[in-house]
Amino acid sequence: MIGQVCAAVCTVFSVVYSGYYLTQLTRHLTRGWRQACPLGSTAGSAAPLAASVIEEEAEEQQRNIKPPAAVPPQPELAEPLKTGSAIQPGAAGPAWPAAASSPPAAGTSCSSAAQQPEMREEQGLKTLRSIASLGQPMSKYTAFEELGRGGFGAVYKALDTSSGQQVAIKIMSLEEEMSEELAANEILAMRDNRNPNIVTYLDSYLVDAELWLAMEFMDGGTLFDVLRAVYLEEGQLGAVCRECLQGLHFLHSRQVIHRDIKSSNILVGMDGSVKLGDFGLCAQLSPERSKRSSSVGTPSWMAPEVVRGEAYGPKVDIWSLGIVGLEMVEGEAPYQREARLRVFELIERNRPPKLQHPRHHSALLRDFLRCCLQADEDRRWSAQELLQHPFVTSGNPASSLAALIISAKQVQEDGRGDTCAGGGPCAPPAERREKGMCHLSAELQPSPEY
Ligand code: 3AM
Repeated sequence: MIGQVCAAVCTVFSVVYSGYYLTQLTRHLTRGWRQACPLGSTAGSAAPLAASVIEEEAEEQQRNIKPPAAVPPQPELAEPLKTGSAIQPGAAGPAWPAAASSPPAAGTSCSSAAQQPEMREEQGLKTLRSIASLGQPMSKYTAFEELGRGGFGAVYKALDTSSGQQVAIKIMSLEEEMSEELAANEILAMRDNRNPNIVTYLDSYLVDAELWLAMEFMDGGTLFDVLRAVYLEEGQLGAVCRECLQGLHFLHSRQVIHRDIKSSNILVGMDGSVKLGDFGLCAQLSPERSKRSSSVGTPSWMAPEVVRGEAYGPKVDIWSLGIVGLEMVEGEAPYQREARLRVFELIERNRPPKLQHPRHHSALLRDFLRCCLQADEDRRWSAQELLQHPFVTSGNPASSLAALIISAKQVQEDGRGDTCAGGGPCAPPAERREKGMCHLSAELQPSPEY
């Protein structure tokens, strides 16, 4: 009798659980499917991501300590304008209409035909032709040295023969779907938003089916690389946050949302400078379109409203900066080891992630993270407000990061795995992790409350 009751309970439980799991899976798959479908067309060839591919991706990220890749906007992902049926070109990800050198004039719109992928590709190419310099970059730059690769192509260090200045050159293949639009988006955003906390655009060239983007060379690499090598103290953490917030405040005051803030898109210099880079996914808002709703970004850094597919504004970057704050303390973003769909599910379902050992950190840091990681966008602080937060105002001067970045470089060059702030000898990782001091392999568990 007891056995039968147990069997019945188990059956009911497994049926209910399978139902719940299938419902969640279907919600995510249908969202991906909806987003992949062009307005006014059938599902077409863009299939939702296969779960096995996603699992493989997560495993791959775990094996190589590679920065996680962003989710690019879908080519057909047009967001309807509030004003009616007109669709703005580049509605999904790219910020500015093709062939424009500045944000769109109020009321700019065009017919839905402009959404056709071929037309958008053509417009992207037209924009690139209008911006790119004439001539051959191979004669202008020498001494190419590969810095790294990504889904877009590769980044090289090179020497500008005329000025003797070191530059970074990002070479993007234009053969991928939407690549023209993304490249045009990135160039226009960098060119039109110059600021000490944004990597400076120098020049661009169209070379066969490639776009060469020459920019300021950041000799410290990415914050992601720094975090793999050294531990940051709170004063240094405050300095990084302040520099990023200055860049974000500048962008947000110009109605630009970056949409992919994460440690691998924050570049650092040996002089302690900290700058925002990689503008491929940024979006320009306008009085007509003061919100966006495309789910773009990198899963672990995405704000809940982005994951839910709701309308969002510049504060999505503040959430992502809060996640960078957690990365700086714990060494990785919450849920970073999970498969993409699972990350979406966790962000949507859980309360904001928190520090693993809150009591090992100051009340100021905890409060700063709480202000960034508010699930409710209205309660989340703006970049301008956060620049006044005592954790940020009491941060070290940016120049004090120089020693840290230099020692991180040395660690990377020596092939050593970890060291402490300032590069001095420190306790072994396990001991430091135990004490909440080390971020190298700390696991971050989402927790219900701060
Ligand atoms: O793959 P890793 O992290 O070694 O640091 C960036 C990254 O290197 C580097 O290019 C790689 C792929 O993004 N990178 C990108 N922009 C850069 C810049 N402006 C840069 N390095 C220096 N200056």
